[in-house]
Amino acid sequence: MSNRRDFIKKTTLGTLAVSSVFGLEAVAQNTENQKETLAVKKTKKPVVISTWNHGLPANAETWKELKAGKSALDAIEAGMKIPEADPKVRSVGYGGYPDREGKVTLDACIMDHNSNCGSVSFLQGIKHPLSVAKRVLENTPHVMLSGQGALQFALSEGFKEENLLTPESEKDWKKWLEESKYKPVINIENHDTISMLMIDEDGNLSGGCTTSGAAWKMHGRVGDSPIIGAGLFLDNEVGAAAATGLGEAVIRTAGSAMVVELMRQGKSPYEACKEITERIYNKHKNHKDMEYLQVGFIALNKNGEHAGYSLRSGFNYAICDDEKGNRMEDAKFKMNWDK
Ligand code: SD4
Repeated sequence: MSNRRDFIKKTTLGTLAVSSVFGLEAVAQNTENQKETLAVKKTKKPVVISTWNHGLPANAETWKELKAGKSALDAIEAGMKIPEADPKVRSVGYGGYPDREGKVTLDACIMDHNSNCGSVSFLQGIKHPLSVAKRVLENTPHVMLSGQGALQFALSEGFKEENLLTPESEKDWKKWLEESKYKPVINIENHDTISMLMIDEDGNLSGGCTTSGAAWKMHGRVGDSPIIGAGLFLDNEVGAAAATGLGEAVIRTAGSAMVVELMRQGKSPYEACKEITERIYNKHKNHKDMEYLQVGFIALNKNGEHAGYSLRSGFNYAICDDEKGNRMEDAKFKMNWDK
């Protein structure tokens, strides 16, 4: 409640008024050109959405922790630990595919409703990069730590260094080495980066993202996932968005930040995800990356409405709410893979 009160206090007269009667919220908002729109929407909360099939067990754990009274960020951390620790998930944490040199390097970030964020990039040897990102948020004056510095910080926080390259991933890497053709392998096996977005009981937004990035990337490459505004962004007044797919394309277009900005302008989560995906397509249709380009977004607005949309087929996301429980939904997409 105090957050809602702060929120009302901070807004200038006539810009926003929020009242809540039996779960109905009336929101009057001035846009920049002073046009007032009045929307009366029923807010659905809590809601948790996560990318890909591994979003399902992650959502389940997050939901359990949320219902047990844990904070939003603690619940997100608990959920994300599931795919991070699962050696069968070859695109996140332990068991993730390595880079060209056989090193597993991890990117992650987390953000709360007050726009506090923490992020780690190019982190090696730590199974739970999202937890380290959370400590960056909680225990440092910074937003982002990278590489050796991120590892040093993790160790100082009591994290244990371990080998994250499983025999299975090593075998696949050795096979790749036979030809060493560099082509990022993205979103083909249907279990990639996990990005999670949440609206909690208080109506506050938060999110997290964790990945081992594109398989066989150059050593030192950092994708969109740890970059606030690219792989993840939220504005507690508007909504939250997160990306999956070829990080280079998402960074070039500030993907998640743009999805949130479009929601601020009145677009639905679906319209916002679609428009930014179209923009990415238009900017890349003559680009060398187009051959293997896949990007997908999930978005969640303040009313608990959500959507996913991807450039190419195959993207899905997990949704958990009180109404229908935890389930998968296929995202709509622009084109099939053969185009
Ligand atoms: C990256 N965006 O490192 C990540 C990979 C990913 O679904 O999301 N794959 O570029």
